[in-house]
Amino acid sequence: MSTVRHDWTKEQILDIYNTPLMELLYQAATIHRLHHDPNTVQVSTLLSIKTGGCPEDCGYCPQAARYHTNIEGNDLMSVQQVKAQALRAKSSGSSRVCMGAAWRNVKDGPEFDQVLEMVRTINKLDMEVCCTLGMVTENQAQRLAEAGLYAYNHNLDSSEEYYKEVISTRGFEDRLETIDNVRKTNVTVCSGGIIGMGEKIEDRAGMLVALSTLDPQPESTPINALVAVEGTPLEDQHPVSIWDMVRMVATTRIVLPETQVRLSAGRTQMTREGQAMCFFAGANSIFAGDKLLTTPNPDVNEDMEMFKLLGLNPQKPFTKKTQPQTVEAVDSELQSLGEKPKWTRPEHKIERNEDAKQKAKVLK
Ligand code: SAM
Ligand code: DTB
Ligand code: SF4
Repeated sequence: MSTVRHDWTKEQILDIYNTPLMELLYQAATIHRLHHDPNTVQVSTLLSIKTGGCPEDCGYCPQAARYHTNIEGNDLMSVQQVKAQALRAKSSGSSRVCMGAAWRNVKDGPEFDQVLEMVRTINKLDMEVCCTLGMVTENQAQRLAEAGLYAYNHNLDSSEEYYKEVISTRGFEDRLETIDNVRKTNVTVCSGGIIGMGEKIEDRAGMLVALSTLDPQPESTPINALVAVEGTPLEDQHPVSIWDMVRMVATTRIVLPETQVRLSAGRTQMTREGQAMCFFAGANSIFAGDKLLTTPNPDVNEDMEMFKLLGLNPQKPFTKKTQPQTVEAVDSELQSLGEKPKWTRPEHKIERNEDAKQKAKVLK
């Protein structure tokens, strides 16, 4: 059995990425079969529990308040709304609900308490619960764990070098620190990134070096193709080619052999044949539901038809790890340790982010 390595170099990863395609597919598919059932795909449903108005300047993101995008913002959803959506997701074959909030970081208080209640509620529906809420401290990660959180999503997004070209309001090291805080609990780590932001292939390899060096490696890794949204600094990026997506998935599979590799944003641009190639190359998870957070995603029925056509089966919840126990609500005043996190704010100038912000000022 291939072993998990934490010492991949950028050059080695680039060599894998540039291997002739048939050979690359064969190697990735072989490793895939050693660690996973190739006919099973884990299905997650995304739920944007708090949409838009985010203070960060992430160049790809339609939810950043400073850009002028055409999305509908929303305050934090109620626990009942979330429960209803989770039940719908369960009945359509999802084993996991991933709740996303347009926050820079989690702040202790009534909104976080409400999210903890959402986590308890979904865990009690016997579904895997994932959250992506921005940066978290160790104490906050522990409280999410006690509520019954299964996974925390926090993407590295790109290589450390290219990250600086996309985001200036927080640093790559903050991302690593949050992942480290989650790792100190029994919540699994979901971390990946985006391709098609104008990065070089070296940056894709650099991101995979950073992910593969994590010990343990993330339990799941989303590979997103940029959805270029009008008004964001990256609005003019061309869609990534399917060949880049397949190579990225295959390379990720080889360097993260035990990880669930999730074919994430960008599937509406992909044909079934293209997606089938990604599954063959080792992708074994998708986001289902007609919406990602704010942008479109294939319809659930279309995905189920594709699964039937390809003979794929949705993975049952808690196949990889037992269900976490939910500890009942505790007064958050007692739980919060008054931590004062020191998240960075590099605030260096990214020209295209500045331009998009200026344009938005004119339009607003
Ligand atoms: N605010 C939190 C954070 O940034 O960690 C959580 C939500 S954020 C929207 C989650 C992830 O979605 C980002 O890290 C990024 O990888 C992905 N994402 C956001 N906008 C995207 C886009 N336009 N295309 C592809 N992926 C995107
Ligand atoms: C991830 O890696 N991709 C998802 C999830 N984690 C939170 C989000 C994709 C968002 C795409 C743009 C949008 O719909 O707003
Ligand atoms: Fe905010 Fe997350 Fe979007 Fe960045 S990616 S602007 S932190 S919601």
